[in-house]
Amino acid sequence: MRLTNYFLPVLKESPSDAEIISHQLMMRAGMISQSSSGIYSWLPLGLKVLKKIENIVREEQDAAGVNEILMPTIQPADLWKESGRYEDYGKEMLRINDRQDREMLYGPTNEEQVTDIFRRSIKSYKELPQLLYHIQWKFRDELRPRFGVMRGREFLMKDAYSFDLDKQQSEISYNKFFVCYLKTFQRLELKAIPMSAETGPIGGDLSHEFIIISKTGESDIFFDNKLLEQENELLNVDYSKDLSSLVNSYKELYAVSDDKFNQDDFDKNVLKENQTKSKGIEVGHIFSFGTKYSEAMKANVLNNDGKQSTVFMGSYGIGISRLVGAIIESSNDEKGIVWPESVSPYDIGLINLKTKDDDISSISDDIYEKLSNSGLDVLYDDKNDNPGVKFSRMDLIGIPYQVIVGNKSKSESIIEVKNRKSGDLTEVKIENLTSFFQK
Ligand code: 5CA
Repeated sequence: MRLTNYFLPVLKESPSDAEIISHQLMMRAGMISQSSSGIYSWLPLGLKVLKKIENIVREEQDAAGVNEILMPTIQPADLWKESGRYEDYGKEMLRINDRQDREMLYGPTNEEQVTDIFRRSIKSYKELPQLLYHIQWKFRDELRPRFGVMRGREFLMKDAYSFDLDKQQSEISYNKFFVCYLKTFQRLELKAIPMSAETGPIGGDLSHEFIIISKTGESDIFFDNKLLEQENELLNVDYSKDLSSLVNSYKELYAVSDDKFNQDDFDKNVLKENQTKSKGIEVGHIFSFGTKYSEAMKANVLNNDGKQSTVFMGSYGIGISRLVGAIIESSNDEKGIVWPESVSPYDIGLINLKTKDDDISSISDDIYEKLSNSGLDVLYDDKNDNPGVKFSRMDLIGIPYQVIVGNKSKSESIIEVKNRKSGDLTEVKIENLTSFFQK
């Protein structure tokens, strides 16, 4: 992509209402544009990152054997009346009447909708388990939308749902998602700690939040710092195997967020020197809630005695749009964003320092073509700005590698490669450039 052809409305100053660094940087880097309180448009650079995260989440759901579907954003109120949540959800739910004056709502989550899909089609225990997910926009009329995309009113979530014959089977599904989440966050280059959590309006008795440590997080967290050392090779995890010992290695170490915190339990379970209190951002939340929805909505299957049996369910969320902010919170410096390679909007930022010099421009064009042809995604700064503007813009948007073309490229066929994170500069012969990036 050539910068002369790119919609990248970078700002010099961050807007005064942007309180935390990720919100400031997303605005300054032209990633989002506010539509109204807690509602944003995603501009090209922001959308690219959102899609990268979405894809990693999707790949890992698929790898765990979860089926992708797409449910609507607008749901009929009747389903929520069946489950009993229509009144409970209160003002956070956006309620809409259609032209026939039927009550509809903009989905804040999809337990009811997915239970309806399930009960229409699945009739026998032989067809269990069923694991379904979708990636869809949600609306919650949050009392205090803030921190940009971190606590929005409209936000993108991956939500998955499991249906099993009994509690024991349901725990197998829960463990699958638990491990799938560890792997997903590992691929996003985040250290997300699973913490025992309250279930709130979703319900149930077993729940974990996946939280990344961050001083701007909204959750107070208390945990055994041995959890930070937990490293597991998850690349080739086999989801058909029993995953309980892997899950237990996390569960047995004390980690809770504020609602569940109790000082006595903390002291009893964690050595003083290992007790860690911090703040964190909740990027995922999984729930096992048994028959809460299936009973109310009559989602039954025939068991192997030929009797009707109410299915056991769980739901599993990842805040995809929140993750964009959360990743920036954990990876930035005084110059701007520092993208982890897995989610960076581009692989390389190519800077032509002298657009008015025909030779240097032709060298830059050539490099752009070669790198692109080798499969790398390049953002090419071919704009006629001064070097200072170019460097600070490229630093701000945080692409992991910058390829800088200037006088030396003309006189000695040398370009500079800057590593955005370390700041290290390496001189590379132009002819060796594509192999330099072939890792
Ligand atoms: N139905 C369940 C699981 S699918 C559910 O809705 N869980 S949740 O309420 O915990 O939301 C799942 C994830 O969505 C959260 O962990 C968080 O990362 C994200 N999320 C929740 N509310 C917001 C919000 N207002 N803005 C951005 N992300 C949010």
